Parts: sequence; structure tokens; C-alpha cells
Amino acid sequence: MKRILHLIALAVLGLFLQSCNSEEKGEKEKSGALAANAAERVYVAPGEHDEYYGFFSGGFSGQLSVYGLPSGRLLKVIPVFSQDAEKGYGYNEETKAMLNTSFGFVPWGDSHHPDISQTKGELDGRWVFINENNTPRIARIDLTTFETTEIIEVPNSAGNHSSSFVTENTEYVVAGTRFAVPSPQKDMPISEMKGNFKGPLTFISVHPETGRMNIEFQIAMPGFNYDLSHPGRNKSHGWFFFTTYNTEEAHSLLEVNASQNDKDYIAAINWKKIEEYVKNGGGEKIKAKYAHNVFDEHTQTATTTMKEEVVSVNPTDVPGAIYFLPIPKSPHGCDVDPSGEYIVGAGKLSADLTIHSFSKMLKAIEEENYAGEAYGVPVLDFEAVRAGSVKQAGLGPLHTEFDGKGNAYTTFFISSEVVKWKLDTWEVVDRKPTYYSVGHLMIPGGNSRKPFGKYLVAMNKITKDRYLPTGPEVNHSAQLYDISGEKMELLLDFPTVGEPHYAAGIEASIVKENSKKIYKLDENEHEHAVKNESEARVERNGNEVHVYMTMIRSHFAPDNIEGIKVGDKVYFHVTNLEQDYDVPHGIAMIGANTSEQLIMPGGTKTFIWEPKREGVWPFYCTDFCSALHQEMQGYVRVSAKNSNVPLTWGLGED
Ligand code: K7E
Ligand code: CUA
Repeated sequence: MKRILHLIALAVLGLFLQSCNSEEKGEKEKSGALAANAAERVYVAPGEHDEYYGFFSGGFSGQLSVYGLPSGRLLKVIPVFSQDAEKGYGYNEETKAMLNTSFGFVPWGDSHHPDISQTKGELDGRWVFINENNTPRIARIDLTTFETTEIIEVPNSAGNHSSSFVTENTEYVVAGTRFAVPSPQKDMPISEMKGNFKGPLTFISVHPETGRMNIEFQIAMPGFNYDLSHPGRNKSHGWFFFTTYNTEEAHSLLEVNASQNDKDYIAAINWKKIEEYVKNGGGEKIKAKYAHNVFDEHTQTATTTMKEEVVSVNPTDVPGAIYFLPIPKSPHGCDVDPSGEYIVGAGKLSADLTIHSFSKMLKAIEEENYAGEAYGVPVLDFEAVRAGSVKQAGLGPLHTEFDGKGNAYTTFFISSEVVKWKLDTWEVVDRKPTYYSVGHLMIPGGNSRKPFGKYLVAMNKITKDRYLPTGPEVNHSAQLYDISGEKMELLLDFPTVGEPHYAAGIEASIVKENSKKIYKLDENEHEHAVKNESEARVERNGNEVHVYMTMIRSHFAPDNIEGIKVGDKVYFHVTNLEQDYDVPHGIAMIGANTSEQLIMPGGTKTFIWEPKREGVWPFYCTDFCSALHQEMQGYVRVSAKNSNVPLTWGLGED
């Protein structure tokens, strides 16, 4: 009963805070001349381009959406962890393997934190990495094609949340477990969690030229929950920081039981030390079943390799590599400023924001200024490592970003605002409401040495009255602030896809010159590609039929096929012969249980159709490609299982 009362009290408090927010902030921010001025600053004239790309995670959509900033225009949704009927991703034979895992084919994911690759601590615009929480995976998206080209599963992990942040030269993309779990997994009583579960943190190397990922080692940390992480940079390059919560190691009713300790920890990991230890043969190979899926641009086909083991490192085996920094009250965000000196831990239940100092941390380590230890890992003295605190900044701090000009910006979920404060003096200099209940915020280049400190995007959890009502469901909302001046200015609201937790932004000029316009037909090494209409054909092999088809404005070759039988398995291998920018064709077959296939110029895709009934069944192009797009169609004649209609195909004959 006491527990229930406690919960009710929390709920009432939440409601109260929310309702007073919407009352006082529900009005429009600006009107008249002010609004016109804001409109001008986000206006990108027809035919002009945005200054920045913003890559927004899709949360429960599993995808990554690309927005232009400052306009807030949606440019593309890149399918990553979920099947996407629009693009055929995860439906065609070429990309199905991207969604393979040790649990089989998993067509959905929960994506949270995109991060852009870096060279010398600055964004280089080559790849975007993004994590999947639910069935732990990390994806790499190639920014020449804006397509997902690699997905690696993260074994022994669960709720892959403190992920996927990259080090200064993209040496590693890091993935930390949110849930403590038996590692490797095994059957055991939940109640025996404490001291027996582990919190593996995974370091995945990235090949400097190809981007290919490889799991180098896992650190078998104590069984806390590892919530967020960020790399050290500049002076702290070589270290990685992770916030923890549930250092109580509770396994039930965490909202109460994981809020007992006055302080949890930030884990500071000297990954260079551990890398060296592993290179010298340290660590232990443990069982770990996981899938590694790679899309080959030449064959345009993804393949899966199943792997069986990883190197696991016991934290106490590498003295001097791992420390805990105390941080008040269940921290969420873990953010490192551009200089690499300050580590901001946002205790969700704390009134103050705590900022730790990297140089003080080194000093405390040297002087062995310990407050204790946890599972053999030294806990540093809180005051010895603390740089300062931002006092009473707001309620429910979550995440912090930096503008590169000595300011930090922190989101407060409960008091629903973004608060700007100064590094070094820790004084609050501005605060602006968000509509409503902001989670992450993003400043393009925020996770780097060199933020582009012009705009800030707040990603809000609750939208309510900001747009025309659309039934019980209202899309999540993002808000764009101009942060070039002393005070933040709200310029724009725009709705988003799924639930963007975090986003990563970059100057468009770094990316757009590298963007591919077509796939070159003569570089297409797909095993079923047909590069010329004269090679189009149909082949039968038992009850398997392979249709080698081409598409060009405005016909398919062949467009009439006879001799298909009920019970056949028909593979359509379709090549788009176009070599012009932005001329995809699509293909859809009646009754096929895949999506349509949208095929880019010079590309090949395969889908399977299993005809169930006799008849003459049409197919057509799904993308309006020319004035005669509507004429881009064809027929397949399906006969009875035992019929002897010969296999024939053609185009333009009687
Ligand atoms: Cu704060 Cu998943 Cu980064 Cu959501 S997480 S907000
Ligand atoms: Cu091809 Cu429409």
C-alpha cells in the first residue's frame, strides 16, 4: 500500500507539472513581425538547399530520417532495422540478410542514437552509425548512397542503449548494455541477479577505409545498467565515459528500488589501455553467437556471417584502466564538452547538474584518492573529481550539448525546457520552454571537437496542441532554436518520424559532393543482373522459375510470360537499365507477399512470387517515371499445375 501511495504521489506530481507547463506555455511563441522574422530565418527558397543535414533516429520505427535544417523539411527515411515497403528493404532477396540475427530474421528495431564518423575529432561525413536497443545491433549507413550497408549484432548485451558513439578517429563505435544480464546468457533465478549478472561494454573497430566493423573486445563490467556514453576527445581522447543507474542491482520495481543510492557512477574506461592488453593476448574468448551482415555495393547483395565468440576482458585484470566517478541520483545523459575536459552527468532525480573534470580525475587516480570500490573497480572521491555544479537549473535533466563557444545546453524533461549555461562558471544564462517534455537535443557537430554552433534542435516527447489534431496519435515534434546570439530563439516546430531520441547533424557541404547519383551499370556485379534487353529471359528449373527482366522508360522486358504454373516459385530478378539521376522504376506483382521493389538506375533487385491461382495476372511499374508510366505494365499467364503450356516470353510481338 505504501508503495502504491508513493506511485500515486509521483503520478500526481507529474500531472501537475505537465498541466502547468501547457497552461503557461501553450500560447504561441511569436506573432506578427517577430513571427515573420523567424519565418525568414528558416525559409529555404524553392530550389535552394538547406545548410545542414540532420539525421534523426526513428525510435520505435527502427529507421533513420534525414531532415534539412533550418527548413525542417523531411528529405528521406533510410530503412535500417525495420522492413520498409516503400523501398523494398527487408522484402527483397538482396536486403533480407541485413535483418538476420542469432534469433533469426528480426524485421523491426528500436533505434536511438545516430553518430557521424569523425577524423581528428571533426565530422568527416562518411558514415552514420546507429544503435538498435531491442535485439542489440549497430548499423552503418553509407553517406554516399544514404543506404544501410552493414549491421553487426552485439552479443551478450541487452537493451543496447549506451551506444553507438564513435571515438575521435572512428577507431571504435561503442555499444553498452542497458540491462544487466547473465553473460553469456544462461538459465538462472532472476532473484540471484545481484553480483552474478554482468554489464558488457562492447568496442567495435571500424576499418579506416572500408568502414567494416569488427567486435574487438567486450568489458565484463559489474551488473549495473549502462545508460549513455560519450568518448573523450582532445585531451581525454583514449577514454570513454558511461553513465550507470541501478547500481542497487534491483530486478523488480526499479522506479523505487533503483532510486535508493544517493549516487550512481560514471564509468571511465581507458580503452587504449584495454586495446593494448587485448593486442598482447589478454582477455578470454567466450561463447557469443551473433550475426554480421554486410551489403556489398558491387554485387548489390547482403550476406550474413554467423560468429561464435568474442574476447571478454575482466575489468580487474587491467589495473589502471577502469574507474567509477560518483554522480548523484540515477544519471541519464553522459556528455563530454569539445575540449574533452568536462564530463556532464545528468542525475534525473537530482536538483543540480554535476560536472566532472578530466584533469582532476587523472590527479585523483594518481593520488589514489578513492572513496571505496565496487567489484574491485576503484571509486574515486566525488569532490576530488568534481569540477562544479549547475545549481537548481531545472527539473529532470537529461542531455547536454555544446556550441563550441564555451556554452552548454541541457534539456529538462519535467520542467520542459532547454537551459543554457556557461562552462567554467556554471551560471545559467538563458532558458527557453519546449513544447513539451524534451528528451535529447542536438547541435550539429555536438559530439565532436568542433560543433557548428548555429542551431539547436530539441526533440520533444509530447506534442499535444502544436499541430492540427490527428486523432489520439500526434507525431512527435522537434523544435529548432537559433543559438547564434546570447539568447536562444525558437524558430520552428516540425513533426518527426517515429520517436527521435537523438539526432546527428552536419554541414551539408561536407556530405553532398560525395552523394552518388546512379549505380553504374557496368559495375553491377549482381549475379542475376541483365545489362541488355536482348539478354532478358525466363528459365525453369523444376518448379523454380527465374525471370531475368529489365526496365527502362517505359516498358519491362519481357512483358508477357506464359507457361508459369500454380505451385511454382517465381524469382523476378529485375535490373533498371536507366543511367540518369533520379529515374527509379518500381515493380509490383498482384498477390505477391513482398512489397513492391523500387529499383535505382543501374541496380538489380529480386522478389519472389508464388502464384496461387490460374489466370492472367498483371504487374506494373509503381513509380511515375515518364509520361507513359501508366503503360509500363505486363502479364503473366498462370496455368494448372499439370498443364503443358510451354514456357515463353516476349516483348512487343504478337
Ligand atoms: Cu534519453 Cu534512448 Cu538517448 Cu530517449 S534516450 S530521450
Ligand atoms: Cu517505370 Cu513508372
